[in-house]
Amino acid sequence: DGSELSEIENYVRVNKARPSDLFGAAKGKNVILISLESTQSFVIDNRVYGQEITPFLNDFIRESYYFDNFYHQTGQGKTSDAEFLIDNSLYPLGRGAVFFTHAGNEYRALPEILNEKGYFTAALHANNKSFWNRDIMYETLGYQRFYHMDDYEVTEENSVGWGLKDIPFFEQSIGHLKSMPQPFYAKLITLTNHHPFELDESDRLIEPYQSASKTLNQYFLTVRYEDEALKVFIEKLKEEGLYDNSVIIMYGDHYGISPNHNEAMGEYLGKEITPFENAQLQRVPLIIHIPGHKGKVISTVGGQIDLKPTILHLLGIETDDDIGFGQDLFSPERREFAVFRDGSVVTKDYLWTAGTCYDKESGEETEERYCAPFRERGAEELKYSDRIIYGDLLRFYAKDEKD
Ligand code: GP9
Ligand code: MN
Repeated sequence: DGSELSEIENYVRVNKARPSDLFGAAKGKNVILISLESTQSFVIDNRVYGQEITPFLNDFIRESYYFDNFYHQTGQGKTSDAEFLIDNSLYPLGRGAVFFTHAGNEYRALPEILNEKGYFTAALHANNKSFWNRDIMYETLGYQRFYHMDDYEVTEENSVGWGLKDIPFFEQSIGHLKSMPQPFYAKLITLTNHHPFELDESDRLIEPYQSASKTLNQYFLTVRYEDEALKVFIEKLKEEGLYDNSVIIMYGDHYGISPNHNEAMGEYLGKEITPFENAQLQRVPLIIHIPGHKGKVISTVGGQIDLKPTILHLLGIETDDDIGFGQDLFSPERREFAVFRDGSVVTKDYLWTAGTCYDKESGEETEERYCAPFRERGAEELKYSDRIIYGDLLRFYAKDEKD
């Protein structure tokens, strides 16, 4: 039966944060969600030999809500874990990719909810449709249409590394967006800024960084290219009249530079990459652009788990009955909290990682007791979320709803 769910339901209910006064601020608008491959926050407003790495985004965040303490929470399922977090406000699994292992579960995902509210729902990604089991999982999550490799013109000339380059991807995606009934919820997944960060010479827009890590050197070049692709996309959205009636949300899916490159990274950032700094490097950009709203930097600690209620509230949709672990990032009563899939926990003042409690302000080690309550809370949430997935518990919830 579903009795196992009631304990979790209680936890979730107590954990709810009421919406902010932005509730309904984007009501009825299209939602354009963009997954920025391997994009970490340290590139934002940063430079390589004086050259901006993300000149377009640096401007765009000044007319958007920009969250600078937003963490990825992915595990082995990488991009697909980020997608799972955002659509469900559930954590991905500690091992394997939930897109593969639990694609047959019952969920109550964002596309399904929005579809019921009259939205057309689509995912756009120019890779093979079965990569990460997306073709199966997208149906489970309620995507009505998946524009995949076969829906794009992919040639040798317009591809690099993993496939279609981001600029032609966005250019061709405009045609798909134009053909959709509105309002739509469309998720676009970029690809060029993917390890090993290959790029054609002709797409190089800045002079390369020189360090012993070829990976880091290349990374700056592909991030710069991705930034250019976003600029092209936003210009096209404006030309097509889609910009003013859409809320645009961009997020980094997970890290691109692993701790194997700590030495070069430390050189670049001008500090030693301690476990504390490594955890802080798990910040990924979150940018929310709402037409007519002024730019604002929001430094509240949050993570990908928080996007589902944030998006629903912006669209004026209540989440009281939703089973999920996130909180609206705009809520005045939200807790400042993010748990990583490895159990590391970040709050406003403390960071727990690699068995050590750190004071956030100084980055110095501090007494474990300061971190203990958050660490326990993080462990509890991961456990509850795992239980939902392993037990397919939302099928009981779905049944309740229909009774
Ligand atoms: C593949 C793309 C990249 O389709 O999403 O996957 P990743 O390796 O980052 O999970
Ligand atoms: Mn990825």
